[in-house]
Amino acid sequence: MKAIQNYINGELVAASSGGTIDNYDPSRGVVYSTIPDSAHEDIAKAVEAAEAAFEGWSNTPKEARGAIMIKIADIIESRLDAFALAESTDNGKPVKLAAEVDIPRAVSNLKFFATAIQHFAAESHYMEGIGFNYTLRKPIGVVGCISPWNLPLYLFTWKIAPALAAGNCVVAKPSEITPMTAYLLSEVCKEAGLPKGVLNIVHGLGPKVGDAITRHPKIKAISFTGGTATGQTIASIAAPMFKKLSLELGGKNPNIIFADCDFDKALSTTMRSSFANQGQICLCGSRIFIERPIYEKFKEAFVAKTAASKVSFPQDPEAKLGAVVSKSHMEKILSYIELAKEEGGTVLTGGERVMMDGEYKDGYYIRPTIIEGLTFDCRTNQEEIFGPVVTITPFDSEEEVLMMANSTQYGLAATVWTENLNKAHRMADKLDSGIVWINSWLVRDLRTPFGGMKNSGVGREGGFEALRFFTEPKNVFVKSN
Ligand code: TXE
Repeated sequence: MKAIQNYINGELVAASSGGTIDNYDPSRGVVYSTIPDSAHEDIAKAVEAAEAAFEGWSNTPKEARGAIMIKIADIIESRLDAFALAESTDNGKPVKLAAEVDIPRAVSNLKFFATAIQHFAAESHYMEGIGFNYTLRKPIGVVGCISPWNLPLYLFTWKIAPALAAGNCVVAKPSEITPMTAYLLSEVCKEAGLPKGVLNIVHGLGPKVGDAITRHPKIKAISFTGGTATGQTIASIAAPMFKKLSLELGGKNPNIIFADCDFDKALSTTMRSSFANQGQICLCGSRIFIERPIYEKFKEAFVAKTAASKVSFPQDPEAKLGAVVSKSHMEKILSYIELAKEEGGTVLTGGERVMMDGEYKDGYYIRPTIIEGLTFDCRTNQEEIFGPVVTITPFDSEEEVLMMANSTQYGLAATVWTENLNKAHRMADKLDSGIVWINSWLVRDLRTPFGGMKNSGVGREGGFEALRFFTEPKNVFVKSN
């Protein structure tokens, strides 16, 4: 059984306590590796190493920093199959998805920020007849990155890449539920010659290791992606310490389908936006609003396609859905399906656990589920389920659908399907959402601001937004007269 280790000061080490936590393969429901059960003393060592590395790393020319990051990306790319298999085993997602989306995107994140920093410039402000200001944007120092289990290496690198490119040293914690690819990354960092202490990866539980990162006085900025409740806890500790915070939290995204849409494109993309990664993407459109004239037609086609979607073990090339991430998460999703029934919903397809055979018999599989007949303001339609469960609701006017779409505490992403240009822009303007996709879903340009409004988060990631987050601006005024 593989014993994952922490990566501190350039070395692979066990937790100071020597303790370990079991790591499950959700497709089989069995323990297949262990991770260090780290605590605040491990974070203290990581921060010490990061602090010691900071002067060297922040003074390394950005071209050289970028070159090491690209080397790391190239090594990951050369091992794409091994990384994809590891991601899939840890998370339960189809290997095909990990090979086509997760790992290539992790490579892109590293390459994107390795080069973005070469183009990053600070502002200057001229004052006529008086002088001018120039703004220095310098790295912050030691920063913390905490990431979730749904897109493990993809979201881990989305944070550490801009932090490192900007010249910071990082103490990072992947989710304890999906630690494997972060561990493989630490091996790659050693191989690529990343100087010791520049990146430190400490494994363990959120309330222990994540909490220690949040509380450490020398960690001056924290970038977090995860549940809204965890984000609240982190903010309550970090804000009074005046730490810089970037919080990418939950979503309950509307997918709005007008009668004048391109029906086939709307249908096939809705299959993905509903059930990709078993519905465990914060950008999934879990509330589907369909304009009444096409409601029955869309419903029939969507239910038929969903019922035919193959749920299978991750290595099955035909699998459209693999396992959900853990037993407790499976139970949470199933409990929401029961809640939907209590709230008066009708399950049109799915609604149950899938029991597999042989070595996968104890895996955590759920049939993709469509529910109708719920009010827009019931709990099922307001709370984040984060699984392969969507609701469908008819609507009659733009005003009505906007009211329902904007009714949740969240405001992360929205999708609009219409061939009417004016309507598309009008909807985009009025949706309370950090991201709007028109006639598409999950098309990402890494330069664009990424993040949510309302309780979906604080701040934006992506492009120069991320580089601004990971730098401290200092304005200098020079009198010229
Ligand atoms: O996330 P957590 P969980 C949502 C989704 C899911 C729910 C809970 O609805 O069902 O959140 O998932 C670390 N201090 N999303 O419990 O706990 C934790 O170790 C510091 C949405 O897995 O938020 C992990 O590394 N850190 C989402 C990270 O926070 C703490 C993705 C995220 O875990 C901590 C995942 C603490 N006190 C879940 N407690 C998205 N928006 O993408 C935990 N952590």
